[in-house]
Amino acid sequence: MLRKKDIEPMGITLDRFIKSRQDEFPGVSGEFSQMLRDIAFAGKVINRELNRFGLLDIQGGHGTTNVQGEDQQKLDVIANYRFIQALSNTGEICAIVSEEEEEVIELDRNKKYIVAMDPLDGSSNIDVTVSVGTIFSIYRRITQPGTAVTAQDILQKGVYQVAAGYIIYGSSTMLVYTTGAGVNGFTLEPSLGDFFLSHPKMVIPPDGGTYSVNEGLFSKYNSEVKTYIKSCKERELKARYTGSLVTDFHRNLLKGGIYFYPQYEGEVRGKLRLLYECNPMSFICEQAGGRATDGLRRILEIEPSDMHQRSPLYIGSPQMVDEVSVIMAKN
Ligand code: AHM
Ligand code: MG
Repeated sequence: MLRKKDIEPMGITLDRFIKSRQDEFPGVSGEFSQMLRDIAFAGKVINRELNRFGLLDIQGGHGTTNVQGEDQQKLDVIANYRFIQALSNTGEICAIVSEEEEEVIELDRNKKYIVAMDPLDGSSNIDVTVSVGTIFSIYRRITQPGTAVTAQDILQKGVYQVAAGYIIYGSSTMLVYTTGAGVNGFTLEPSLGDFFLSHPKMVIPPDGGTYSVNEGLFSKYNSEVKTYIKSCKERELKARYTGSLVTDFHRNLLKGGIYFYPQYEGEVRGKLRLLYECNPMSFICEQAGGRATDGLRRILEIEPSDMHQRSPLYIGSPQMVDEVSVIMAKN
C-alpha cells in the first residue's frame, strides 16, 4: 500500500528557491540568481563526468601543473573548463579567479561580479572514488563597471563576499550555499536532474566529537597544534580525514567537528588558498553558526595580498575552534 509520505512532493527546487529569495537582493533583478543557476548547472555536468569517469579516458594526471606547482588531474582541467564556460554564459561576471589558472580570467568589464573558485577540490581523491567538491565565492567589484578589473576588485576581504557555496559529489550530490542570510542545502535528484531543498537553514552543532587534520604531518606542526591534537586523542575524539576539504567540512557541518590545515615546518601559511578555499568555506561556516580562523585571526577579516595566497585554516563547531584558538594564542 502506498503511504502518504511516498507520494509527497520532493520539495522546492533550487530554481524556485532562488526565485523566492530574489527579494534579498534589492536592485539585482535576477542577474545574481542566474549566476547561481549557472553554477548549479556546471555542477551537474561535473557530476555526470565524475560518475562515469572510470569508463572514459579522463582518469589520472593531465601531465601539467597548476600555479601552485601541483599536478593537475584530467578532471581538474575538465571541471575548470566547464565552470569557466558556464560562468561566461551567465553574462554577469567581469572576472574569474581559479585555482587552476595563474592569471585572472577577464570576461566582460561592463559587468559587476567576480567569482573565485576551486573547480575540483580534493583532486587526489578523484581516481579512487572518494568524495570531492567544487567551491565558489562571489564578490561585487569595487571599481566602476566599464573600466578594467583591478587588484582592488580581486583582493577583497572575505567579509565582502555576497555569496559562497560548495557542491559535494558524494554518496549523493549536494549544493550548499549562502548569500549571507543562513545556509541552505540542496540534493540532486539524478533522474530529474534537479536540485531539491533537502537541508533548509543548516546549523552546525556548537560542539562536536570529530577532528579532521592530516596527522601524517604531525612532526612538522608547532607545539600548539601538537598540544591540540594530543588533547583530541586524550578525549578519544573521532579522527576523520578524507583529504577533501569539502567532504570533511560537510560532515562536520552536519554532525559537529573541526577541520584544520595548520601552518607547518616549511610552509608557514599552510596549504589551503584564502580566496577560493578558506574564504567561501568560512562564510558558509559562520552563516551556519560556526567559526573559522587562521589560528589567531578571523579568516574573513584577512586582507589578501595575492590571489593564490595560502592561509592556515581552523574551521567548524564554534566551541572547538575557540578551544584551539586559546591554545594558539599562548604562542
Ligand atoms: P587541492 O585543491 O589541490 O585538492 O588541495 C586542497 C586539499 C583539501 O581539499 C584537503 O583537505 C587537503 O588539500 C589535503 O591535503 P593533504 O593531502 O596534504 O592532507
Ligand atoms: Mg582545492
